Amino acid sequence: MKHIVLMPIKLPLNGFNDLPSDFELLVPDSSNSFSDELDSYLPIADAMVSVFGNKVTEEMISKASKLKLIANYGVGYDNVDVEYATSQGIVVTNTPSPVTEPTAELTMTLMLALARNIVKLHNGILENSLPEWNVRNNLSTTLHKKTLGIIGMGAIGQALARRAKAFGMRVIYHNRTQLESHVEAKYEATYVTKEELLRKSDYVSIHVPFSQETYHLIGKEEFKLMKNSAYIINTSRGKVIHEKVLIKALKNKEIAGAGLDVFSNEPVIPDELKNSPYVVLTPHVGSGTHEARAEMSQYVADVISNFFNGHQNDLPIVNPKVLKSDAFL
Ligand code: 8YV
Repeated sequence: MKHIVLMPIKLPLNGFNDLPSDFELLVPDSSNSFSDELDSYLPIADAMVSVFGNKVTEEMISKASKLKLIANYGVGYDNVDVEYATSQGIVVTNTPSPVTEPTAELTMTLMLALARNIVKLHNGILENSLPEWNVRNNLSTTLHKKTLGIIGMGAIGQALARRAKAFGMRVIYHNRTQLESHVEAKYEATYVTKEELLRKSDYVSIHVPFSQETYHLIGKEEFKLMKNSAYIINTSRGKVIHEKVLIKALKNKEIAGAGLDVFSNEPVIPDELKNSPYVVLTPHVGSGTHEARAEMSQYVADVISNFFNGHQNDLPIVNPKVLKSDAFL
């Protein structure tokens, strides 16, 4: 009996090509996805790869009567109805480690681009609209000695803190739980309340998972607390920021700018953001590097093969209580 693995969107095949012969991978041939045919494949799938932007709904899961594993290609798994999957005894996993460094790197890139005014200067050169090149013109700001406030000090937050420290920034953070003192010491990071973080930071960067608790975590009150000279960076999930309120805050100069990789209703980006001179925008590419995608594929393929080979202990399971449920057994 083969384990049927459904990959609804064509991903790099690193690792998948090496799955043992008792695995059969169903992957779209030429087109990007076989979403139309998905319904017909669901009833035979033992495992399924899920990808951000393609929701795995209760309706889909209920059609997949043999499904035992949903292996998410990404660290954030808000695209999967985990609660329903759990009720059906289905294990859900994610890919924490492969996305950590590239996402922290993009965050740093957005911060640098904002600080050094890269987009405006680049466009100014192309459009020949820059003022005369002299020592008084085309000035920007320095990251060195500025305060970075990290909201969510998990793996990505910590990878950013490491980078910020190398740039000579002061790091403060807010997290559900305070880190152990030796971890804080490693990054010279100080735990503060969310309010204090917003008040003191020159850059606020968000690294929390999306959930009911983090929906609109940053809204009217939060922008009011921030300095007028501060920037906000978001490489987590768009809905963590109240986008409409952000647009107002930018327009009213309550904050100086924003570096955004994620949006409320992707891939739609409101015109107000596209037209704002105070933003740097990227299309949800935190982990969008050739290296990271290959690593994520390898990671997911390993998860699938370990799961079916009974090595469930070390898997990155996001719904561990499923293992104890009757539905799983
Ligand atoms: C991925 C992400 O691009 O890991 C995440 O949570 O948002 C990104 O790294 C996305 O998940 C791909 O499915």
